[in-house]
Amino acid sequence: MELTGAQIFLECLKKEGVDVVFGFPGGAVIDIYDELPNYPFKHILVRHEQGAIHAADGYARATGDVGVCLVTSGPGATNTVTGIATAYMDSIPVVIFTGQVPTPLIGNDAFQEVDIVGITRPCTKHNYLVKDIKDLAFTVRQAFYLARTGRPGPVLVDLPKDIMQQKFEFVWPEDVSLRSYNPNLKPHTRQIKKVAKLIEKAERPLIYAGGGVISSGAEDELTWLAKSLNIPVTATLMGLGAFPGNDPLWLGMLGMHGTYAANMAINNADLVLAIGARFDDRVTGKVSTFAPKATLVHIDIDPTSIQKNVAVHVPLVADCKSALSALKSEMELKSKSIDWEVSHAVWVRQVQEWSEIHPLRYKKGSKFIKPQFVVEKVYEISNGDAIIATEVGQNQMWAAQFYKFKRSKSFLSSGGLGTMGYGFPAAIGAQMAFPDKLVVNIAGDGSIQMNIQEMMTAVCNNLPVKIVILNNGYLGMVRQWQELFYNRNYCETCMDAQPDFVKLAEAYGAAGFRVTEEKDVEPVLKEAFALNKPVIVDVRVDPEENVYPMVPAGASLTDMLLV
Ligand SMILES: Cc1ncc(C[n+]2csc(CCOP(=O)(O)OP(=O)(O)O)c2C)c(N)n1
Repeated sequence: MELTGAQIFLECLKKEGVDVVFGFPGGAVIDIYDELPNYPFKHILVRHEQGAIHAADGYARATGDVGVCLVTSGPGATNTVTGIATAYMDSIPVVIFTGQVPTPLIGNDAFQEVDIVGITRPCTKHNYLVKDIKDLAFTVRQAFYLARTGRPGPVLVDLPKDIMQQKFEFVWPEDVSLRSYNPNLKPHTRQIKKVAKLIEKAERPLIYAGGGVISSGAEDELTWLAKSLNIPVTATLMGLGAFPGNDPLWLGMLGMHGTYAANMAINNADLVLAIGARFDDRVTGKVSTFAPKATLVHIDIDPTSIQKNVAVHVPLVADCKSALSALKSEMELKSKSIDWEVSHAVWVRQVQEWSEIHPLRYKKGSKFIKPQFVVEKVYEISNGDAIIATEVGQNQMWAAQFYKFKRSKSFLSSGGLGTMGYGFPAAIGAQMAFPDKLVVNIAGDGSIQMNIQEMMTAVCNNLPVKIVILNNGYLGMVRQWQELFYNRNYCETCMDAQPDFVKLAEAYGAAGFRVTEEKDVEPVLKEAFALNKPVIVDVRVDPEENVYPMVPAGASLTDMLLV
């Protein structure tokens, strides 16, 4: 039977098992919206297209499935670009469908025309303009396949209006393969044996886990390796949750705002197993002094990320899960003759001592509420079981430091791009996927104002997301840099002119609370978390609190400023 392009497109989404689309209509996609009520998936009408792409991204991070967003041409499409770049930097599988002007008008500066394929080329894994209805089903199929396989990432499909109106036979392409695209999933046996030997010989081994552990689902294998072989673990921001944050072998995050123990460990390790991590500059600090005593092993599915930032000794191109399970089999054999408890005992004692000398801490007893205290309370009250989305800045770092993530996919944060305004719509996406879970957006007073309009989306879809604003009246992270490195010249970072966040919440039909005293933090959070509706908790925190430890940009990891 012949279907219209719009129907074919929606049939494809059905075949892909999509259950929610985050979107915003417009002239170029009106044919799709006209058909939408006939299809089984839910459409979430956001209030700004940036909200749609971040929500799709949050849904993808929380579930591990592909997130989907649908917007119109021109401004609808360009409004998604920040979110596309956010997903690209963090390797998140999302598929973005953009309307486009009719094919005969493309290139004519038609009303609401932009070359979104050109604009997003550097920040998508791949993108398509569908020029012929014959290619439509296959293109959608490929887009999902590319987004979720190999190193995941955003894929954009541009859909001209006339193609959505034409008719064609719908045939679902069962198989998909792309000749030039063959991600290397299986590790090379010789390399695995080499790594196993290095582990056997190492006296001071360290695991440095990144987001690739989570996206490949290798948490169990990683945990097995660490615990069975008695190897301490640190992680990037993206790797938080890959290893239980309450385990004695857990050192905390490393890098610019990493723990003393993690940074000292990487500085002294003789073997570093970097797994699904990309040696970001926020992690390495000064590259020439990074892990100076270690043999570096790098396991990553993307060959182009190996040797990109740091020269590694043993590259291993593979899916992290298959690499770690192959390594597990090798190590199981060796474990028959080696007592790892004993062989790494001195090293583990040493790193634990570093954790004891300089734990994550903050100065207590001031008249102000400390933001770290608020995050600790969020952790306690939620039992460590919440999904935490953050904005960007100090709020993000305090969440990463003081919430002990026990489970992967429970920390949603813009790591690579550092996108303010990410957290709240991402939390909406996660809450959509897990309606019964506690989802908390830890926010700054600056960031929350970047996508606060999505409160209407949360309210009208009964999504009980909790926003906890660590309100310091500043663009805090920038102010911290100004304080430490720019002679306290707080130029344009004071944000004390703010809306009344309680009234703002109420204006949208949500609930709002303000907390100005430490003793009220716990009861108010408890009350807020118990409410079955969206809530803003505006906590007035110490305006000049800083995030420590801190490695100044470009310094060595051992040059930490401590509390
Ligand atoms: C879209 C965007 N614009 C600018 C920045 C630069 N930036 C990084 S952190 C920060 C301050 C964030 O302030 P706030 O949201 O109040 O959080 P705080 O650091 O106070 O917790 C800024 C402006 C950014 N990361 N993203």
